[in-house]
Amino acid sequence: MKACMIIGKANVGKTLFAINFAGYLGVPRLEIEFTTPGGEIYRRTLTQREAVEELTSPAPHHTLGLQAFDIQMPGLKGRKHFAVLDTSGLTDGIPEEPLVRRAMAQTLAQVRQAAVILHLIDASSVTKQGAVEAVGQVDWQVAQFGGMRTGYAILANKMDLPEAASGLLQIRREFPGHVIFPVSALLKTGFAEVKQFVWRHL
Ligand SMILES: Nc1nc2c(ncn2[C@@H]2O[C@H](COP(=O)(O)OP(=O)(O)OP(=O)(O)O)[C@@H](O)[C@H]2O)c(=O)[nH]1
Ligand SMILES: [Mg+2]
Repeated sequence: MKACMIIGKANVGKTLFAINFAGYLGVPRLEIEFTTPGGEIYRRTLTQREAVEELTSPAPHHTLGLQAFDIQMPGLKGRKHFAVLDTSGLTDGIPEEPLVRRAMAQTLAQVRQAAVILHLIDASSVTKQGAVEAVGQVDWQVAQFGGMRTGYAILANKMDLPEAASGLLQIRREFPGHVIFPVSALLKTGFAEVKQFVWRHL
């Protein structure tokens, strides 16, 4: 099945975006296929609420594996069946924790075969004083790879937070020539533009 992959550093809002975007695309109950870094596969059906409760967290590296949300997207020219693929958070450099390291390797192995890559960056922490570098080495590497192919876009997330406006400006400055969509995974803003982009590239 074709995949719209969600990628980015830990805690930027990938899972919340995947859940709320699936809901926005009209999926009432989420059919999710989990793949552990060890290759074990299992399926679960969750409501939006259950999914937000269980699968997202304010602490980084909550997702350690692949989470494929089954989507049937209706359009003018018929339906498209694909997966929104939520992945483990990336880190700058090699993660020390073995579990995180294996999960990150699993994420990177998926990149080449994804039809669409949505690269999330937390716009609210880009310009925050003292924050861990919000736009990291790894974001440049992902953007560099993404720039060589079609179906790649940057999503500046958490636009509902006050610090995000200046963060968005900085992201635009640092990634010229890329498609950039400001969104709030929490408030589901900016989703129409993302939907159109995904539809066009699947
Ligand atoms: N205000 C605000 N908070 C958000 C938004 N998106 C995500 N969050 C919060 O940010 C935290 C991390 O969200 P997740 O979706 O778990 O992030 P993730 O990128 O999947 O994190 P890992 O799985 O650890 O890599 C949670 O507390 C979310 O509620 C947003 O658009 N606005
Ligand atoms: Mg996650």
